[in-house]
Amino acid sequence: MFILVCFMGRSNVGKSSLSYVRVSKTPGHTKKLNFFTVRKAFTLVDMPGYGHNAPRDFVEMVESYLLDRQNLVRTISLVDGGAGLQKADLVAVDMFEVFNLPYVVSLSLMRLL
Ligand SMILES: Nc1nc2c(ncn2[C@@H]2O[C@H](COP(=O)(O)OP(=O)(O)O)[C@@H](O)[C@H]2O)c(=O)[nH]1
Ligand SMILES: [Mg+2]
Repeated sequence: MFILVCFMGRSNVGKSSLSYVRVSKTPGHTKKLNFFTVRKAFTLVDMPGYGHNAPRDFVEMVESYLLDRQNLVRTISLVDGGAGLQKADLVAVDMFEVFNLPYVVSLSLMRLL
């Protein structure tokens, strides 16, 4: 069974760049779930951004994916260190708690450096 690690966060925090392991050519435009398999060892899941410019079907798409995903070992929620924690980040953390997901919140310093 594939080990899954997924990246979440508001749009433009660098989810796609991290999961492609290179800088995305289409920043901030991930509308669907993207999967990247790394050496048959694990799969990175690049999620669409949450918050004000999230896709309309975000909740349906993401919640149905995350629920009962047994092989999801970590959800990494990226927070823009320049903007700080936003309401949408707290909504996401609340969902991780309700779903009992193994998550970490990671501070992105890319807008500060
Ligand atoms: N300076 C800098 N810019 C980055 C870094 N990672 C991503 N970016 C830029 O930030 C923008 C948003 O990145 P993207 O990965 O599309 O964010 P996403 O919307 O969270 O998937 C793009 O223009 C990237 O080139 C980084 O580590 N440093
Ligand atoms: Mg993206």
